[in-house]
Amino acid sequence: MNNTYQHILSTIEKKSTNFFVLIDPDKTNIADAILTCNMAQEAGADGILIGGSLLFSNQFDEFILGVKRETTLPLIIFPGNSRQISPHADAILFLSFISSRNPNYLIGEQVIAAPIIRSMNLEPISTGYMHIESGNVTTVEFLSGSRSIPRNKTDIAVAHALAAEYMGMKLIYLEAGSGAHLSVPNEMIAEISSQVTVPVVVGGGIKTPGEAREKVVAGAKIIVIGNFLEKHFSLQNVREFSNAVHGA
Ligand code: 1GP
Repeated sequence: MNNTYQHILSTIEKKSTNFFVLIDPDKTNIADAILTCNMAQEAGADGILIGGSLLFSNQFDEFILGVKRETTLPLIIFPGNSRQISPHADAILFLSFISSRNPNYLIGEQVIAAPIIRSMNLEPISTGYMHIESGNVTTVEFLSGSRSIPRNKTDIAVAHALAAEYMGMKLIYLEAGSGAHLSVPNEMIAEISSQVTVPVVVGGGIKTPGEAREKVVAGAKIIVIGNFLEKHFSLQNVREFSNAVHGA
């Protein structure tokens, strides 16, 4: 459909924030993923991210197709690498791991992926992805061999975010890592949000609706919840997160 980014922007205009539920294909089967999408939609979520740092499964395309058939929520790939591409999604976060100094995650995987994305007519959403220290070594940090931005170095995080915006990226993703002990500090979100004009995405280690709300108050425009809902999935829990994110 090639307008998912516009859809995200218009949701920000209408509801002020987007609430995305993250599904990891390595941890969920298609039937459960469909159930998650349907409940997420009923609870007021604005979109589904699908992807993982590793991806052991070689059925990524079938997974996306199976889920897409059964949901009308925007379905956006959140890839851990260039193997996670499918024409059946609505869009893909075209990530550059800007806080890494590993060239493979800054530009290497992107060069492999770009012609494939083009041939599929899949909408790429250029995203500057930054990993913030979160109290434990997360999978993405370990696999990419990247150092995280220290939690108290807000100035470094702001400089990365500005660089991403000046390079034309359309989203800034502040990541603590899936299952992180500590989520991205509110002060860092507030400072970055006050200095960039593109929407700020915040995810990793958010465990309560109240914590999600704090990120929104600090300036996040998209909140991503994966791990907590994987472990404690219920309509009630998704609704509480959705209400908190949307300020209901
Ligand atoms: C991970 O930001 C996402 O990439 C979500 O993190 O799984 O900890 O919610 P959680």
